[in-house]
Amino acid sequence: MKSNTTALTTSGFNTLIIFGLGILDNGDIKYYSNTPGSQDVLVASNGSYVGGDALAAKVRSLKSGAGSTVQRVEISMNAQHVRELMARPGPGADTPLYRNFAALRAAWALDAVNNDDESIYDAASTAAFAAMLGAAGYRYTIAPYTNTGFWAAVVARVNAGRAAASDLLLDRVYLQCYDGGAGNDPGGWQGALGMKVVPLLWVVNDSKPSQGTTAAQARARFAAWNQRDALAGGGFWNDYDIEKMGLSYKEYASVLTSVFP
Ligand SMILES: *[C@@H]1O[C@H](CO)[C@@H](O)[C@H](O)[C@H]1NC(C)=O
Ligand SMILES: *[C@@H]1O[C@H](CO)[C@@H](O)[C@H](O)[C@H]1NC(C)=O
Ligand SMILES: CC(=O)N[C@H]1CO[C@H](CO)[C@@H](O)[C@@H]1O
Repeated sequence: MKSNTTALTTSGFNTLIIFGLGILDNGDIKYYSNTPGSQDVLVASNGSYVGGDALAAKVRSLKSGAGSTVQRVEISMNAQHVRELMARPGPGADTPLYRNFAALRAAWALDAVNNDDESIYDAASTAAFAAMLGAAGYRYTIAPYTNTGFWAAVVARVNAGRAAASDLLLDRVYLQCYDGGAGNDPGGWQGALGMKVVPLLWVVNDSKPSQGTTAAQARARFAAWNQRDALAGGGFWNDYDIEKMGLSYKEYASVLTSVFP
């Protein structure tokens, strides 16, 4: 939210994923700061949106701003407290957790919740939570970097009984292909999950320079993968580094719009 949202939304990207949010033990939802100079913000509590009008207007503008090419906005979450809250009080529509997610969706005009679980990996509660979010009007997506078996179980449970592509609750897989997921093969994951994936590459970065890819390098990797295995698209982690490193949103976006027209 410290980014240049004009540049971010007018460069050609069709989806943005906000990183990252988390659930507290009472079902409240917090938006965590990941960048110097910003602070954690409580965004939903006791069934109401409490994140403030300015933040809501900013998030809504990602899709509605002048010249925006963005059609879908997701929030990315870890899995803290999901298992406990699905056990008690459960996923019902009258629970604080459900009402908080419904309020946040309405305030921010959100389309999907992205699961970036990198530690808990409990398939039953994950599926219950996904179904709850579906009932609240969200789509559900995942961002695996490892643990193929767990994610295959999640896809099978969440999409059980939903055959048509347009009917899928878990409708996108963003596969981390950098850092801990650097060795991932999108085609292999597509076979294991039984659905197309969207590989993500890390832009040029001074935190782990060896994991950074220039736009030209990304184009070559996406094109080779797509030629071999026909992917669902591609994406980048993350916009903070694009701005910090003085990179071009347009260059990175044009890789996606040309490899995946
Ligand atoms: C934000 O991006 C827009 C579009 O690329 C550019 O015109 C503007 O100067 C940028 N603003 C800042 C503060 O860098
Ligand atoms: C939570 O919301 C309910 C119903 O809207 C209200 O009765 C209750 O006082 C609220 N609790 C707190 C701690 O704000
Ligand atoms: C996503 C991420 O880890 N970005 C890092 C890029 O490098 C800067 C500077 O070291 C870090 O502050 C960011 O967190």
